[in-house]
Amino acid sequence: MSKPVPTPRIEPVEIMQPGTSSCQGCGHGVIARNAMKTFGENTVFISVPGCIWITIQSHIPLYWMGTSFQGGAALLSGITNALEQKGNTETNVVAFVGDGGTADIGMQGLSAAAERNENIFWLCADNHAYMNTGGQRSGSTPRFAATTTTPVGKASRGKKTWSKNLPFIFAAHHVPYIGTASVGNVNDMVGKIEFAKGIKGFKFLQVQSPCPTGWGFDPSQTIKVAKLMTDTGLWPLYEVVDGQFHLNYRPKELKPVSEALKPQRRFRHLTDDEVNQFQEMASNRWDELLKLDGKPLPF
Ligand SMILES: Cc1ncc(C[n+]2csc(CCOP(=O)(O)OP(=O)(O)O)c2C)c(N)n1
Repeated sequence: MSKPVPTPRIEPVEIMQPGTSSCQGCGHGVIARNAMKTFGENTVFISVPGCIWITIQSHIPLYWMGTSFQGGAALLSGITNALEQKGNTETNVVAFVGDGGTADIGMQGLSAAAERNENIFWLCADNHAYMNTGGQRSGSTPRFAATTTTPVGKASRGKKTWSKNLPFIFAAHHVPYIGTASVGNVNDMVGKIEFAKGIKGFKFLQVQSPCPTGWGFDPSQTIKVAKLMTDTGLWPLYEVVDGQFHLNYRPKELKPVSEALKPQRRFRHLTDDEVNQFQEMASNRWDELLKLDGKPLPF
């Protein structure tokens, strides 16, 4: 059944230092600060190029390493196996990576690490495009979104295809923990990390982080936009624990998707018919998730 995530009491030890080089209104600082506090000091972090690297680089005093996109999951696998060889099964081995580094450029090694069920935690800070290099589309960019490589003009209505369903891609790897979260619901995110960090094996958490620069909204509105994405069903919050699906946030009635799309400049060209297509996609997916709630995935 629908299972809200209890908020754990996290130790108030700040791991991120004050100051960040992110854009104004970027949600990545909220994700990194709260996630790091929840993982705690006994953690090794890695990143690959992207905005989350910029967010945390030189702002954490702990073990942190940066590597190439393709090498992220391999580095993480190496670290966890080396620690295990030394008898250390307590240290969290965690990646903070963007959606491009997860869905596209890092996917091959990550899929292999998931199949091996490596004892690692992959947190994908998802801002729906390659934002660090100027907002090019990624596998996580939604259909119709205007990006610098899917511009809107006479011959183009923005991105042509819907985004990759990353949680279900990893669910199809039969890993022990998968979750979605949002910067608009930090308690839910923190609860999921606290629950999942103790699970042995591959953990995947995709945290949506609306990007004022790339999505085109006022930097003061990040959390509001994030909440609209979950309240309209455009970003459902759920978990798959040992193959069992749980919807964690189930509003009585979803708001129309237009409420979330309207404040975003990347969607300002949408016709009524295109908004309806968006609504149909979100409503159909929501209905399917309601049917799955509390049940094992059928694969
Ligand atoms: C193999 C490779 N291709 C491209 C780049 C250039 N590059 C650096 S950061 C970045 C964008 C990363 O996007 P994403 O993972 O979505 O993270 P974001 O910056 O959006 O947070 C790209 C394409 C690179 N460093 N290495």
